[in-house]
Amino acid sequence: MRILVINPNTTASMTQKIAAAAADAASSGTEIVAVNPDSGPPSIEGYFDEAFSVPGLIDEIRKARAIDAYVIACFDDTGLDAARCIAEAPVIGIGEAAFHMASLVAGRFGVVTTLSRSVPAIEHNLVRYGLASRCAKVRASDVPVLDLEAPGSGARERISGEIRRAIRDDRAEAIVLGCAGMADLASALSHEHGVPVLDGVACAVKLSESLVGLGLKTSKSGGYAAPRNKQLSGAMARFSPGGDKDSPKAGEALGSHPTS
Ligand code: 5HY
Repeated sequence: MRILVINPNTTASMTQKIAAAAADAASSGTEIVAVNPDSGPPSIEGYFDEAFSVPGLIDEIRKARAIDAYVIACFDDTGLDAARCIAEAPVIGIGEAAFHMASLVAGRFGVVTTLSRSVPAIEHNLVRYGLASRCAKVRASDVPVLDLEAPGSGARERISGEIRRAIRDDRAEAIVLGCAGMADLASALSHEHGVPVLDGVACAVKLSESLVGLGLKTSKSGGYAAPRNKQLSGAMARFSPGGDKDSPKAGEALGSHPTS
């Protein structure tokens, strides 16, 4: 099977780190294809960045061929619902994947993410996924996303300190790392703190393999139905479901449904 792992920010070094973590988790016979868009924010920190990373994400899904499952490698599960509308194959967000897996190995888990501005979106997702009662607390380590790419930034030490507080003060029994850029830290931090420390990229790859193995795909009977054909205007015209009628490449349909 082929899994497309999409880092919705534009930082290629982070995509390489994500690709390595995904390949480590993948079973033999699973091919990992890791990409990032070339347009959008270099890091996603909060709602504004998130909004401007979605078109690039949609572009990568639209460009891809012969994919059995998609992984959105941004902990906010950026554009997850929109992606499920246009993709036939299952789409897994690393946040949702890690929350589900953590709830299978611990009564209560903690999340340690980057900046405090990223916390509300994660808390909202926990409620949306019905897992808020299993999460002790979402903590920020005050590490900007791109500090995770900068050796000597002290990012790892600050994340480790926040994990210590989550275990001591929140009674977290497992820790979910709240950024795809932390994917390479999970096993060392788990060893250091003596509790399961989960990386969402690995969790999403394993869940994708399970869904594909069971032949399960996203239901198209409700909210994830393909978008209806319509002409989007201006800079968004090229995303028109059913194809951009004004472009020379008219007819290049973005997965769409003419009627419902
Ligand atoms: C992520 N941002 O996983 C999120 C983490 C965050 O660029 N990749 C990013 O801080 O929301």
